[in-house]
Amino acid sequence: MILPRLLPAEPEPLPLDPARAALLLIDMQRDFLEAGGFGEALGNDVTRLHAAIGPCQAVLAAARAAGVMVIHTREGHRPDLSDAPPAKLARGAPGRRIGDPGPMGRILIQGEPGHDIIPALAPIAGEPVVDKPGKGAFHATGLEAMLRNRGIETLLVGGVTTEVCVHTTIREGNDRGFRCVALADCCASYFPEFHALGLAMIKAQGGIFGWVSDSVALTAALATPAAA
Ligand code: C5J
Repeated sequence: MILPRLLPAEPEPLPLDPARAALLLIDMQRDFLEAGGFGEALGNDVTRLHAAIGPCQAVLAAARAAGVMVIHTREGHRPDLSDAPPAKLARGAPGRRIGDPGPMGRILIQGEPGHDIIPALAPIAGEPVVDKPGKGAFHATGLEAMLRNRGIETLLVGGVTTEVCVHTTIREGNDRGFRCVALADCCASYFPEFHALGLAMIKAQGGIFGWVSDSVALTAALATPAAA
């Protein structure tokens, strides 16, 4: 009898079938992680997000080696701003808002250098990149169809920021019936207290939104053959 491999997680370990899992790296973009982008324009210290880069590299390598589906997302808008709600465009200081020029091109606009995923986590051929206009990766995108078409049941989620786009995506995924696992050290926030609380909220109440694990547990689980 083949026993499923287990991923150590809170509130409890969960079965992990690499063929039915996807690694979802949320918005690891220059606009959020580098100076001069959207994150800094909103008054944030972007260096607070850098701790997640190494762990994301580790899970990305492990997922690729294990044949786990890898999906990257990018938050951003069309150059004509037609997909950007006026309420979102009005946020931030005048002159440093979405669509305004910045050192990495127009802020949070598709095709601009700031919209790119950071080179350390660059997608490779065959890895879908989902462009999303909102915080959640399911909203106004083809993500759900991609996952259903591949029979994916479990989402292993890293990226930025923990309490905004990672959290929204996990909530959306949970409501759609996916097992959502936040990889704690692969996520980061401009606000360390929001990072901690965001993770706590996911695993509270018996895992109300999902599970919390980390890069060490996931890389070990993927390297371990399923128990016979
Ligand atoms: C934010 C995101 N924080 N990717 N976006 O505006 O979390």
